[in-house]
Amino acid sequence: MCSVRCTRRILLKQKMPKTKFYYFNLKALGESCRLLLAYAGEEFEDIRVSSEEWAELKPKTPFGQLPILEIDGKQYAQSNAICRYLGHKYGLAGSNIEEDLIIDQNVDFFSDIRAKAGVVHYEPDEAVKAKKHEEFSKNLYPIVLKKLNEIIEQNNGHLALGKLTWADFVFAGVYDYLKMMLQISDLDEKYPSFKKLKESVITLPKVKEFCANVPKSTCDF
Ligand SMILES: N[C@@H](CCC(=O)N[C@@H](CS)C(=O)NCC(=O)O)C(=O)O
Repeated sequence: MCSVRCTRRILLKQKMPKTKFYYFNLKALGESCRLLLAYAGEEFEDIRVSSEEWAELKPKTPFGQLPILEIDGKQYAQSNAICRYLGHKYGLAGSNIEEDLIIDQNVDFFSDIRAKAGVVHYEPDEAVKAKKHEEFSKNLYPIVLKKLNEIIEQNNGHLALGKLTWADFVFAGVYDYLKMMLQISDLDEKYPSFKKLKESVITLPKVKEFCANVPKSTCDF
């Protein structure tokens, strides 16, 4: 026979939202959300979609892309929007709309750099790709990466507001992917604040535990 306390526990458990997170078995644009969910100790199903499964799932997703956060059967897309939502949910947002604006501003700046590196990385024509890489390496990356480094140094090692916010999780989750796309071998040495920021997030106790238990097959970026 179940006691009153036991029944209450069952009822509370039944009320807990069912959270699923869908992404490929990569870090790329999915890891930041996973790290936020882990940080909060949220019970979630970490679904890593294979290419065969993706063909079937794609038409059923809001924008035909992953990641997707699913709560009680309702799906939400766009990695930064999901991170912003989780940041608000877990007390990692600003304390007023101006502070939120600063977080968004710095996350957008970081995402712009990632998008530019993506333009090169996903260029199918090898000759065009080499030319773009050369051009960005000369005229773009040094400027934006120097600025990013300054932002982190001016914010006590964080991406915004001088403290831990969801922006740091965006940075930490995407950093290895960005690094792979930038193809700058001495990136960590040139801008030591980057690696330090990533480390500061992935060594948070619950995040560290999550990272230690991800599938071995997960791609490094
Ligand atoms: N802006 C979106 C971009 C999502 C995106 O590009 N997803 C890629 C993987 S990183 C995808 O789903 N690719 C498979 C496809 O388009 O079929 C976000 O940040 O969530």
